[in-house]
Amino acid sequence: MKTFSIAKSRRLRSTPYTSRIEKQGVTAYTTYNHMLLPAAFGSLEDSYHHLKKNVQIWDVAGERQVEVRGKDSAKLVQMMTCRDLSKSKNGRCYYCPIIDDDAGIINDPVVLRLSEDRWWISIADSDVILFAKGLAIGNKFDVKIFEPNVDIMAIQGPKSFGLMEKIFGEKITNLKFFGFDYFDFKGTKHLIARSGWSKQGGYEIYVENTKSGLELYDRLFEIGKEFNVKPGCPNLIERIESGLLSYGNDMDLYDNPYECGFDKYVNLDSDVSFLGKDKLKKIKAEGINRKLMGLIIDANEISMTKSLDVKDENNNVIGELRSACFSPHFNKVIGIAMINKPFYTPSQNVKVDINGNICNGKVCDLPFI
Ligand code: THG
Repeated sequence: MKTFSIAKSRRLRSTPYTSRIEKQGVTAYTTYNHMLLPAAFGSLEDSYHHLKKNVQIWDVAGERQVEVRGKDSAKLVQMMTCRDLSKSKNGRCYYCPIIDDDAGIINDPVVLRLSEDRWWISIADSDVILFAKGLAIGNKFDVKIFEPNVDIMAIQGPKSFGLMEKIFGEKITNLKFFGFDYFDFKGTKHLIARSGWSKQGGYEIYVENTKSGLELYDRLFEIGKEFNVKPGCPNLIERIESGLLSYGNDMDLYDNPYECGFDKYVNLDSDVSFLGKDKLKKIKAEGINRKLMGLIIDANEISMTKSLDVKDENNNVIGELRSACFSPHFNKVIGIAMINKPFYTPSQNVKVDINGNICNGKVCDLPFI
């Protein structure tokens, strides 16, 4: 594939870690929330193997926060998501599809409840702040909505626990999955959650004090030597194998939560009110016509820049492949595809044209592993 350099500007924001990762060998960027997001440090496959065995530090500052503060903040956050947050607790993260009145997915953020009247919406790549402001203005809510200076650094991989314990003490190993708390680094408190966009385990540090955060970044690499630490970034192969969905790639505004397998994050039975609730009830009653599924394809290479048609044995188009990579685990190409009814059943045979080669494959459930 021919590659191009990226033209930096004020609009395409750098992060506090950019100068560091560039010294450390970042080789590709993508953009995320109008910010640079590292996409590779050399070979994706080498990084994948390293991530599964060791620990990596990721600049994921592009996962921006939308802070919602004030008397009506809980009402506004609930209005945006189909997940029931009425029993949510301070110090917990919640994976929450945000949907519009037509039940189309606007974003799939992690929501942090800092207190009852202060929330962070840790967004995927779409302008949630504009949607939130529009709703607040239209409903005359008493809230403040803004993007705080928070630059997340993720510590991911099985050795992240040992590394973080060395810096923050044993207390950090007691954090439960999707819990967060404040931890001291040389006199500065940092919000740290046990979370991250890999299934290899780890933490996310929501850096508000940039000076201390950069010191901490350097310290992690120093102490990390004995844990074989390396710089990294969300890894395409690992995230597809793990079935972590990517907004804008695997789903968008024209898909609903049921089609994306988000059933467990949809609560229609309680009395909370949110946009799209009636539409979701209708979809649930009528059933869906397509669904995100896995594909395992007999091929050993793929590089996607747009969706590809998925066909059945009679060459009828039965869906679209939206993300894919070569998986070392399966020794085949695997991908995430929106497949039409009634073809979204495991073992359904499919064909995909990869660079002029017609490759055979099968539908399977997500996640792959
Ligand atoms: N961390 C933070 N913000 C983010 C992401 C993140 N914002 C953008 C993007 N990633 C949002 N998307 C996801 C998708 C999946 C998960 C987190 C963010 C995730 N899912 C778990 C799973 O699928 O096993 C658990 C979800 C649950 O059941 O609660 O972790 O990575 N800060």
